Amino acid sequence: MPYAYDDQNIFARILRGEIPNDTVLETTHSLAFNDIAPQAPVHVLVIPKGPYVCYDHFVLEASEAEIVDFHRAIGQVCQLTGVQPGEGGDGFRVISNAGQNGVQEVPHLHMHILGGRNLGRMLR
Ligand code: DGP
Repeated sequence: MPYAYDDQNIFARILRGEIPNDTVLETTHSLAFNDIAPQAPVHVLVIPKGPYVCYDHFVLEASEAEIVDFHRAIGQVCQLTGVQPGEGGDGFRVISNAGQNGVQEVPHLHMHILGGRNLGRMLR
C-alpha cells in the first residue's frame, strides 16, 4: 500500500521554514537539528528533505543520492557532536520509530541520534 504523506506535519513545516529549528547540519538532501525535548545530552534528529513517512518508505522509494546523503549526514552528525566510540566520544544510539507500534509521533522520517550518557540496554 502506498504511503500517504501529510505535508502539514511539523517536520515538513520546519523544512519549509515555517517553524524555527536549531540546525546542526544541512546537506543537499537532509537536515539535522536538535530535538526539542532532548532525552540525552546529545539528541539530534536527522531527516530527509523529501516527503518520506518512515524508514522503509524512504529506502524503498528514495533515490540513491538521497539515501547516501541521509546516511552520511548521520555519520557527520556523530562526528560533529563527538559521540563516536573510540574517537574521543563514548558511543551513541541511532533509532527510528515507525508507525503505531513503533510509537512514531511525527510522520516524516527521522533518525534520533542519542549520546552523551549511558543509554542503558534496549534489546535483550
Ligand atoms: P518520534 O516519537 O520518533 O516521532 O519522535 C518525534 C521527536 O520529535 C520527539 O523526540 C520530539 C521531537 N519534536 C517534536 N516537535 C518538534 C519540533 O517542533 N522541533 C524539534 N526540534 N523537535 C520536535
